[in-house]
Amino acid sequence: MSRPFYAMDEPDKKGVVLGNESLARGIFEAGIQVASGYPGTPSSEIMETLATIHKFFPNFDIEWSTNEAVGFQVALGASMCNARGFACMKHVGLNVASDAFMTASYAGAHGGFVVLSADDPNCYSSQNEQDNRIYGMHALCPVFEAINIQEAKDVIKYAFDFSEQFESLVMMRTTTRLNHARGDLTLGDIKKIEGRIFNFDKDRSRWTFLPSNARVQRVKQLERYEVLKEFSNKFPFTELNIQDGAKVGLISSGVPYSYVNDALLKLNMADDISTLKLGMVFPQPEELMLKLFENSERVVIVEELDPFLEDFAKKLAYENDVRIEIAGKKYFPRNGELNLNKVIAGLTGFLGIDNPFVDLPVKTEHLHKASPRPPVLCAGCSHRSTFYALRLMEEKLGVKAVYSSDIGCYTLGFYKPIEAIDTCICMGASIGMANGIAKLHDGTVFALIGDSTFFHTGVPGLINAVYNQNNVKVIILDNGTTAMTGAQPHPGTGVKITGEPGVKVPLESICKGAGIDDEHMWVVDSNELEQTTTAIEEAINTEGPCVIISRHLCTLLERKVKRDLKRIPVEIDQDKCNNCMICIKNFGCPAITLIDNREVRVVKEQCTGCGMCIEICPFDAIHSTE
Ligand SMILES: Cc1ncc(C[n+]2csc(CCOP(=O)(O)OP(=O)(O)O)c2C)c(N)n1
Repeated sequence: MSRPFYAMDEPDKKGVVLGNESLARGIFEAGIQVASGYPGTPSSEIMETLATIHKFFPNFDIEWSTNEAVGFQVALGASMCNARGFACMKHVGLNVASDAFMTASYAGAHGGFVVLSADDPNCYSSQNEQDNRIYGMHALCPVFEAINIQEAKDVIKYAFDFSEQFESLVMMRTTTRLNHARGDLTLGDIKKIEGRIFNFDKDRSRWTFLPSNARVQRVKQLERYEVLKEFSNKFPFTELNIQDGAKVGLISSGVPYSYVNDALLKLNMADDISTLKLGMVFPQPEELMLKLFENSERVVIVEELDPFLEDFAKKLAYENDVRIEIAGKKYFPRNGELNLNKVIAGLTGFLGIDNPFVDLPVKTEHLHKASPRPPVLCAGCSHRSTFYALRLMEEKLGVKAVYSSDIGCYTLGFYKPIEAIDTCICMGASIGMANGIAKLHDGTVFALIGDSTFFHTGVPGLINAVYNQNNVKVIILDNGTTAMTGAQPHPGTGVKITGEPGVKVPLESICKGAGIDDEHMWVVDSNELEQTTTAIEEAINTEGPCVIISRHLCTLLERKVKRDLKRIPVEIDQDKCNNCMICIKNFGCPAITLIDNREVRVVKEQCTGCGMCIEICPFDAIHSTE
């Protein structure tokens, strides 16, 4: 493997990288000892980049953890050993890690401890767009943000020093636009953490949260918070820029601040507005804000999602008897992502001037002219086979089942023609919700959950079903990977993030351990239709909680892993095809299409040759091209 730019030991070298690569580089430059995390868009490439760096500098430890709570706890454990620990997750991952997060931030950090929360305004790849700055405030944990690719590296690198200087946990909050943008990066030097012994520091009352210790730690945390609040005025990535004679002040941070910069240039107003750019968005710098208020008649806050800075600014103004107008969400939407157009519209609205750009056509030359298409399971995806088998059994047995589902590729079964997803709230919730539904619903209740998600947070729901004898039929859709987020390995694969072998944790053993005996468990190949339908029928007819492990490797991995697997596309015998449309309307493989509203054809380039359609065609009209 040739050495990527971000894995070079060449300070001052310049290159172009992804935001997530820049963040990974910053973590590496900080002299990290342990990095842990769980995949989740838009954060996943941070860990993957660190794993690539690890190939060239194997002097730190890195792992995909089972879930974000464990990932957080792993990094915390490293920090307890006076090492630098990093925990990586998407924003909703912090919900999973929050139990440890809320209390760990009382104790703070020993070795530098940074948790990265990658937020997703506009829900590009998430079930919500929660604003995790509020988590920082809730936990009294300092929150840092960066405005561009270079700062992403510099800020997160600094976060480890800061964490040790103030003995504080730090949250680095990013958003999709930063994680997935590309930009210039100048490398820095790689720090060597020398002269430290990374042993567990037996500071028992600090790390043991009995109520008696917690009360003491809470006081310490509040004292630390006061110090951090004061320091936020001197935070190296925070910048107050008072413009002579300016009547308007502006506060912003992160990517929105970059939009502000562009907007002010476009509006030719860069010298007319005083700005406070925050690198540390919690705790907020009171002195700097008050200075901005003093020098302004009106202040506008440009921030994505919640009025986090705005509410604070208004409270600060009230407490200090500052009587100026402070506005934010009145001019900028509370949902979705900001962009340059929205920032110009908001700013001109606030300033009460015409928006000179409002009528300009939106530039579209840079967009590919791709036809819009609904999200769909890949051609050859084994999840489709399981869905098809479920529908067949519903029809055969006259059952109208409930499908309590989870998050993964299989959630795409919500769309036509599958439509076999009735719920999806958060990772691991499928089995839990199915427990509740099964108590009341008069009919079969399935819980559909992917293998990675089962390891993540599915297991307690299964144990609950067994313990309370809730009649849930769990189907673990085991495609041997965490497909949705880019095919990361998990405990069931037995492969570590570095590609080295770990120890495989079999799903069967976990289910057995949870109390599912052989009479209540089936393991099938998802693409063996008869096997799968029989298992489903038997599970429906068996009293009590059951598990079907529907196993078939993700089609995208199948050909990578089995290099000798020949892809033999199928074709349709037009003489035999009578346009019943089962392959399109019921099975829904995107490699099969209807031409001119009359002829069913296979798109050879898309067909993976999985052969499922051969099995489902009632007229024997589909066959292999060989
Ligand atoms: C708490 C949390 N962490 C991470 C994610 C991102 N994410 C969505 S689905 C998924 C796992 C998908 O893997 P699996 O359950 O095996 O299903 P597959 O996509 O392979 O079908 C992940 C990590 C999330 N939505 N929520």
